[in-house]
Amino acid sequence: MLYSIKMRSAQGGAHECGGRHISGAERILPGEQLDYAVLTMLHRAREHERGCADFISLKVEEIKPQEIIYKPLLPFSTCQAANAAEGHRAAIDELVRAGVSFKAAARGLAMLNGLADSMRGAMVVDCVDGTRLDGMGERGVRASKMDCVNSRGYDEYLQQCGLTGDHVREALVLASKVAGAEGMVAELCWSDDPNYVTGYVASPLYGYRRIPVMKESGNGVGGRIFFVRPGTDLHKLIDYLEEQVVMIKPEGEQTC
Ligand code: WAQ
Ligand code: MG
Repeated sequence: MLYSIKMRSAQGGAHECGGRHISGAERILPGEQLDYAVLTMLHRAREHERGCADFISLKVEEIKPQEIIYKPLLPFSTCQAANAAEGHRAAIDELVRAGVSFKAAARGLAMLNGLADSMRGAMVVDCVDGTRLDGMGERGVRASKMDCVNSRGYDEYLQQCGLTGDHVREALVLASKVAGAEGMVAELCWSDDPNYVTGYVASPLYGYRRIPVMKESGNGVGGRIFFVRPGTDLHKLIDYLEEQVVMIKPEGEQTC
């Protein structure tokens, strides 16, 4: 039996009572790995570099095999950027190449740059005019209920590519689920962990394009934007992102 495990944590009370987002995590695992995963998530929330959480929500739900759909792992490659300004230019180039208008890409970057503090989820933004569509305020939309089918094989693949740590492991799975949504054109992301400066642009067309520097070290504000085609059914999109169980499957020979 498989289980979906979701964690979100905040400081100063629950998110919905104004608490500051500390960290979140989502996994899908067999029952025998549940205890360890829950302990790891508790540990993450209480010893996070963004601060120690005083509110932690954990949700565990059984998953029926017929609820699962499969999506391919996005191919992975890296852009050049020596500092945040170069990173932002690279991000705009990648977004435009993936089908986002220059105006929407620039507005998206400005929206993330303008955040006073990190949100718990992502903004959904129109890929042509750059307006925010989700209306979910500081919560945003959280992609959830996803994991990789073969965790050990996936870890080996990441290691071969010289990639280590939870950030990239989780981001690549999340981006693969997001890119599989109907109407999705591209995703822009950088971390809210103060010392993790790497970000990415992901798209169905060009895969996961890692950008080494997207912010100054020490900056605890990060975020995500999902750029969608005009006319995308938002209700369906949010339901897919938050509720559809998706297992990510590496397809064929993965190269770094
Ligand atoms: N769904 C939607 N948005 C999310 C989710 C989610 N499940 N998790 C986080 N976010 C949003 C939220 O606004 C966070 O503040 C922001 O993204 C950053 O989250 O080396 O670590 O978990 O290639 O800090 C990317 C680079 C790391 C990895 C991303 O994001 C690499 C990262 P974090
Ligand atoms: Mg974080």
